[in-house]
Amino acid sequence: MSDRREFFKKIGVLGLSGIATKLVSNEQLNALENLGKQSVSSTPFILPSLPYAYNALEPFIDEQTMMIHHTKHHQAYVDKLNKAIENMGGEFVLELSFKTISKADAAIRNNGGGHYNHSLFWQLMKPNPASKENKPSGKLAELITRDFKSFDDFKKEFTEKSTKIFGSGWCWLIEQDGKLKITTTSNQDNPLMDVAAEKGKPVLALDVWEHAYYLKYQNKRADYITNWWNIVNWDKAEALYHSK
Ligand code: MN3
Repeated sequence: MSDRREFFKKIGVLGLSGIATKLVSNEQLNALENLGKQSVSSTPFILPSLPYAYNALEPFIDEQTMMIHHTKHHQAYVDKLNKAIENMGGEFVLELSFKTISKADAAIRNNGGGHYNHSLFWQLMKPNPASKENKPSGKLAELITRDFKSFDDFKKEFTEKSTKIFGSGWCWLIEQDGKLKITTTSNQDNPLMDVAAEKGKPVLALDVWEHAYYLKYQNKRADYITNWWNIVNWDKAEALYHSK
């Protein structure tokens, strides 16, 4: 097996470790499995399709924002990640893991985080055209009440923390040592990274970069967040909570 092939295999298996490996499509997993058989110019990461149409999150997130966010922004993270990987040598493979991301190139940190975070974000939303009340149920609802007193208290804290992020970043619900916590990260960092102030398993993620809301909401980030609660995919959040 060539070093190059081994390198790409390791990126696929270890690179964006943990949940990321479960997020990729079968097609992408096959692509990763088959990398060794492809030419060395093949790159491992591809843009995952959205689990709904671009207009499906209306009226809360508009079609144009979703289309640009997915096909331009997320695509750019994928392209730049592949480029950064291509520009590196195989000896840096271990440093591609989020657990040691502080040692990696800024291009790997920003674009690897960008690809991972957006892959998660798309799945954590679902259409709610009739604007039905949208709440967690089951175990996650129980734990939110245990750790934040009530769902409303949880929402309030999450909304406040995401509104206050200075500049671009993400707000997260994470599981940390059996407890749920709300934390924020700058740029495309995430709580799986060694650089994160609070580390844990992502359960819920909200993108508060301006590109996520500016066309519809302009500078009104708080309105975007208020509306986003309508389209949170709580089943997916629950599944993430129970995932290894
Ligand atoms: Mn984004």
